[in-house]
Amino acid sequence: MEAPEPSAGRYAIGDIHGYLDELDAALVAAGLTDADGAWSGGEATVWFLGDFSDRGPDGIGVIDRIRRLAANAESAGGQVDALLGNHELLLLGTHKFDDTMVPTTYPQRSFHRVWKLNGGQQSDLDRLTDEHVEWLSGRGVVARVGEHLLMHSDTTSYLSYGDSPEAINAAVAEVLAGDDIDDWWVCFRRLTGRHEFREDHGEETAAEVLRRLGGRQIVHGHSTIPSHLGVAPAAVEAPHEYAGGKALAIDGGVYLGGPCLIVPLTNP
Ligand SMILES: [Mn+2]
Repeated sequence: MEAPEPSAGRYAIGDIHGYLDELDAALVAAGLTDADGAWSGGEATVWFLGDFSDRGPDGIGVIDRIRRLAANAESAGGQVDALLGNHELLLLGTHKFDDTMVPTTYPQRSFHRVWKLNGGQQSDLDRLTDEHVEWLSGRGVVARVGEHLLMHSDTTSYLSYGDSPEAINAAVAEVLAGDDIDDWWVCFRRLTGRHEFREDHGEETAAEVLRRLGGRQIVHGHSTIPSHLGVAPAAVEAPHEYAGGKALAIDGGVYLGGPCLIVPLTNP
């Protein structure tokens, strides 16, 4: 199959979880990179929605790929950027606090233990450099892109950090720049919330988030499409729009054997 023409379009990509080969194949299929992995997306904009590492084999490779694409895209007039997910908080928190117990947890937990329990890979931790930490710490958690509001998790918890994407990102950056393990833990917990745009009040909840942060549709990863639809991961072919069109789930569940979706952000 011939790769589609690159465009100046906007795309979002959900949770990769270390599955670098699947990401690379999806980028080629979408026409965003060529067979050698070089950016061929022209002036396209691509946002990664977090959870780059853990569960799969090469989380650091995924982070390095995103950073390289960002540099290549910029020189071609395009843009590649990324938001942090809960797994970035776990990886960075483990790097920073290791086995230190978080005082507010009961029973007592450490970042290292919770990271391991959630698929943390020692090879990622071993390869995480100061440069990776610096790059990750410079990423936001929410972005407004046209009429889309991008975030990792399907939760309202972002709002507890502020009333605009800028304020939220600044508040989280302050947490990450600090040494308070409780602040870090709270941030991880908040970014782990899910399913708040579903069920009876889901549409109202999504509408309230959009009213406060802007945009007409929330685009998120974190809660996989198979988990939303109750279907087998391999059966997923497209993002899942719900909450009266106010939410779009884009995580195909790559680590479960689902597709690595590259989702065009068209007007909602
Ligand atoms: Mn997640």
